Amino acid sequence: METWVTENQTKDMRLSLRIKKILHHEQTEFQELFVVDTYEYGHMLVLDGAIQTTEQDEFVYHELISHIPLFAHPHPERVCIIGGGDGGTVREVLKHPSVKEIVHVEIDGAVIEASKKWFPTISSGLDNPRVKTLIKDGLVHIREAEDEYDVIIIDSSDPVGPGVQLFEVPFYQDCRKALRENGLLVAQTESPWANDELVVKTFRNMKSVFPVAKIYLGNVPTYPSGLWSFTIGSKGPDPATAPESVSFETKYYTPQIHQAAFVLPRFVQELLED
Ligand code: SPD
Repeated sequence: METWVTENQTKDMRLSLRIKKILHHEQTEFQELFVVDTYEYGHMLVLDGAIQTTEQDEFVYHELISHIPLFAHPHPERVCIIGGGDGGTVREVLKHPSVKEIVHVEIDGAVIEASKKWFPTISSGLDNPRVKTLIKDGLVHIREAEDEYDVIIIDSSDPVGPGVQLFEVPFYQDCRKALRENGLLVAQTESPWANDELVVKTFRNMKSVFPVAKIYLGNVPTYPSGLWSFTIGSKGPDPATAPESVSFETKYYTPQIHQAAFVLPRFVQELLED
């Protein structure tokens, strides 16, 4: 008998993956957590029914959310990651030798524990001495911070429940306050196909708070529609500025991808015009 895991990506669209087995299941303090072994994409983390990461395609999302803001900043030393309990973003940020400290703020410690056990290649940096992990609400952490970070990365799950606040103006204002001069904030902001209203709303929110705001795109096959957006706000540097070369290993990111990711299809440009 075949077993399939299905995500309802929109009310009228689903993605199903055939699985070998369920590896882990728990109701954490915050959400229902599954780790399953899929035929097509390897181990896969699912939170409250939404696919968060898979072993096969995780590198696209984690490289794009990390290397674009870090290379756009002239000299990033202090980085804050909100969410991202699987550790993929931590792993990528650690590749930047200028980064002295990563403050990793994850509300649900159970995600970190499950990732250490079932996603060793993704979570490999979580115990690095340059990483300080706080099991805490990211909204609270950023509200309390002032002039502390060069880059803030919002590696959140979807905008449902309390997570909605991570996409709104008061939080972005707190992020601006928490950033140092030349600081940049990047957030995962869903799909222009499956959640166009959110993409537009988040871009406008970011634009109302930061002097520079831009959207960039990448291809993540297991996320709704496969076309994924990131919104970046900057206190000064142009986020589309790419380095001449990269001194560490990547699987998706290149300086050319950095520039190309900001080139938007016309339908996305039109979404952002009012
Ligand atoms: N619809 C899924 C969006 C998930 C974005 N965050 C993923 C976390 C991976 N570190």
